[in-house]
Amino acid sequence: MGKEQFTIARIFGAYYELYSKDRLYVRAVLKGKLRLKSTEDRHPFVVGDLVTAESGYGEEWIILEKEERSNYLTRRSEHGDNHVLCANLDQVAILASYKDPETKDGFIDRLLVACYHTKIKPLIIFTKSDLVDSSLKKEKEDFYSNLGYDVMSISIEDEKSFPVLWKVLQGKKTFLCGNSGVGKSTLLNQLTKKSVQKVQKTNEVSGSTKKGKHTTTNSLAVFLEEDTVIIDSPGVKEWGILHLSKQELLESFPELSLAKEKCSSPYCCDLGLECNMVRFMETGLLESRKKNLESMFESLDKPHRVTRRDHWSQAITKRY
Ligand SMILES: Nc1nc2c(ncn2[C@@H]2O[C@H](COP(=O)(O)OP(=O)(O)OP(=O)(O)O)[C@@H](O)[C@H]2O)c(=O)[nH]1
Ligand SMILES: [Mg+2]
Repeated sequence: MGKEQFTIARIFGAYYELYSKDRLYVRAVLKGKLRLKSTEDRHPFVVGDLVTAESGYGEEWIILEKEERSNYLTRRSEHGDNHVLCANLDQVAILASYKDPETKDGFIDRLLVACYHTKIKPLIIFTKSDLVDSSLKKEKEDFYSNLGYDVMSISIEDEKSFPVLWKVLQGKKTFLCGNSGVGKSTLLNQLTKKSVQKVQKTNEVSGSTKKGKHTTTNSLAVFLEEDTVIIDSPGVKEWGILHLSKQELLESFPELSLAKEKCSSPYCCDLGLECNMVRFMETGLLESRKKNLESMFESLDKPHRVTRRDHWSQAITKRY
């Protein structure tokens, strides 16, 4: 049997769902030696990886090797290694809901920083625009578009918002990410409803906290016409940026990278008094953006910050 090229569409424990234009979706497992390797490396294969496979017994395929990734999106929190979420992307759609739950600006800024360093283009999509008035929508959209980002607002209630969005997604591989409950799976279902290949489960947000219920547990890539790929992912609570340095954080803020261009030294200093980025951060950066940046600095300085929840679990562990 010959070898064929596929893209990983979904991973269920030891099983992989692969996609190719000719075969559509097939089920696969890793070849023995890759299985051994995968126990050493926590994320050897992710959705979006391009792989070569050959057909095995019955309908199952066997993954033989993986192509080098052109890029990948990663995050790193205090507890672990780099968590690779997806590979070979054209853009990351940051889904931020206006309300129920309200996505914090700090979360959006962290994701923008992560995208900057992977060199994957970010796109900010504000969701649930039916729940807020147009002045708030304009304020939020203008804020990020003035910083140079592509921004749009959508609502599942408003059919008109989808043709505009489709134009931006067409022909591209887009990773949808954001907090739980912002509407990632709802959007995927809306975009794929004509082809009805895959339907993702969605769930109402909690009645009391208005937070999502972490309904999606595995990323899923859906392949649509004209090489358009949409990848749904599980909701993320915090986006760890511990794989980045302070200098990288500063540079990824467009306001500050402009300041860097005016620095007297062509090379970066130790971010001391001579640093134009630090000077601008202190005197020229908008207060809310400065607060978000400082919170990221704090995460780097105190990666093992004890949260209230950790405190309780430590107290409970001590009792036993
Ligand atoms: N009012 C309103 N509700 C929406 C909109 N989009 C999604 N929702 C609702 O928001 C809730 C959560 O949507 P999901 O699509 O499950 O959210 P998710 O981002 O996939 O959440 P996780 O899988 O937990 O990460 C559902 O009840 C949706 O019907 C919208 O544009 N307007
Ligand atoms: Mg979901």
